[in-house]
Amino acid sequence: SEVVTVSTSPIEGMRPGTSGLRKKTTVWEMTENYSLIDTAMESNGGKMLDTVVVAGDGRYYNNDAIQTIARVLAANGVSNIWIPQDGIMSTPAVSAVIRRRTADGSGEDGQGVAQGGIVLTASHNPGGPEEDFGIKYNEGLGQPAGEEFTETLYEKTLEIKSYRTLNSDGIDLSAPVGTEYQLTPTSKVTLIDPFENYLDALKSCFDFDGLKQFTSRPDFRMLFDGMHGAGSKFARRVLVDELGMPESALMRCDPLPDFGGCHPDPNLTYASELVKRMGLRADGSADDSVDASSLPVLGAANDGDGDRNLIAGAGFFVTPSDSMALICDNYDAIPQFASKGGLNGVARSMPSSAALDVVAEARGIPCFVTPTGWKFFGNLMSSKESFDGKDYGPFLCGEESFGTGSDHVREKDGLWAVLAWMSILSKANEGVGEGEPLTSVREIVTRHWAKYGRHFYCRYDYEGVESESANAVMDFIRSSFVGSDSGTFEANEAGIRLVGAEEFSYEDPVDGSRTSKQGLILNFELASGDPARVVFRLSGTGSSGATIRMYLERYEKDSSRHDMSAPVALKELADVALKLVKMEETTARNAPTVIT
Ligand code: VG1
Ligand code: CO
Repeated sequence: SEVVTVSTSPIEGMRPGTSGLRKKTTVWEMTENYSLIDTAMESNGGKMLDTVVVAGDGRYYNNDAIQTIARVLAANGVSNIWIPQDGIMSTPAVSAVIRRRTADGSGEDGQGVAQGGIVLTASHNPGGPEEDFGIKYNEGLGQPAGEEFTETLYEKTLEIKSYRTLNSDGIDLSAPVGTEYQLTPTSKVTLIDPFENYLDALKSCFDFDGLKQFTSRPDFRMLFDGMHGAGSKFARRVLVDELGMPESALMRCDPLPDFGGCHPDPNLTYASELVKRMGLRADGSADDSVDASSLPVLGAANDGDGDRNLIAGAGFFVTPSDSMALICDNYDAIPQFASKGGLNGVARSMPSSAALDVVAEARGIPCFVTPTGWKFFGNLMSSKESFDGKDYGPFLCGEESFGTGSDHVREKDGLWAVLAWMSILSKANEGVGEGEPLTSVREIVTRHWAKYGRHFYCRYDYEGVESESANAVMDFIRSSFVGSDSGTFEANEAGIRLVGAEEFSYEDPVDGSRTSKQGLILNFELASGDPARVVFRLSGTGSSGATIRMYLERYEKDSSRHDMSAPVALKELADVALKLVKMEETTARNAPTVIT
């Protein structure tokens, strides 16, 4: 095959958002955008990358895109292109390959030789010819590309005039692992085992033998919803092949190009069947008509690219913010942390609840609050300096948007969260004999609340709002409330009073870079004197229109009032905030699209 130069022209609107670049599939099919490899080379000190991983979440257009990218990488002189057999890998698994894979296969964390990874995914967005496709880029430590990288990339898309590719036939991705395709005299594709490095990463975190023993108890049952995403096949490998669970523990665990028509976002709305089978209602409360003893002990779901997680117990939903706080408080149940004497640091995104902060403070662990998006955690995890010279690991981080993870990779990791919860359950049930009732997820979480107080939390999403009205809402909040004196506002009838507002900006403690306009925060005081907060942000992952996210949170110390469903406990606060910001007047929406 020969290298050819094809002329092209700049493309508008290709600025990556919170996590990669997402567009309607038809946009990708019609346009050619090859600025990525130039940007990667620039960020690699002007040297072409030697080894790059390319994989996708299996959505429609996955294999076509892999073929195109392989040709472009080879034509630009990348020597080794690693593609998983069948082309499908979850986002955390790609991160594990970058961090661990050596030229001859497996390796320890930190030994990986790939300098970059391209993940073809629009993550939790639906897939198919009429839906979304996207690209995420990960750098040499396995972390999502930072803002400097994505801005450079964006500028290049506005200047591009030509790109290099090969005029060659496609390659067969279903060939055996280890198959090599010599695309040019100096560039070859190798089909790699998708599981090996990721499995090594998980095994470095958890006690697989112990978990196998616990989950084989006759009174343990679990249900995992793969939502037909990339995480599915990893879940089968781990839960069934490694831990010996029955096939019946899995649902929707075969990757499909359109995710079986579902919206592969593991929340109470889109994982509705799992939610029902866990004895829950769509608002996260228990369906009292179901006998809890007949339900699985643990329920979980992952998103399209396997980096998100939903965790539930029998008739009990764990909010992602609580999940993080509980993993932090129970770190001794997780060998990865316990073996190193605990956590050196934790971090959460700003809109996530402060449940984590409370535990971190009680346990003397430094806690960072970052803007939304995993790229901000990467720096913290990779720096010894940010923790007074201590090694960066062990580190725990997460987001309210069903993302949880640690320093075993540099992405959020859906399956890691599932195994973390399994470990917590296993530890809580040490010494509980067969025939005795198992300590449940519900008991573990309610005990936690009794000790630390509960942060009621939920999120309203207004999807598909016109960009102009969405911006108007944000501008109005900024100009009306931010910086105002707390004495200006009066309490409403229920005694809820706005006490201040601010716009979140962040200075990275490691490299000093600043990021501004990361969310508008309205701080309230309730009649009880307890604090409450409402945050507004515009989504950076949509492919058309705008999504307004409203994050609601209130703290309740009194355990006699913990037994309420979150949307109910937050309804009054939501109404107050919506009225203040004139949501309905500005957007003509009288209800959110989704409440999670
Ligand atoms: C959303 C979430 C954010 C998450 C991002 C990527 O971003 O809010 O917390 O990191 O998706 O998740 P936004 O800008 O739409 O609010 V994934 O699983 O789509 O990579
Ligand atoms: Co995702």
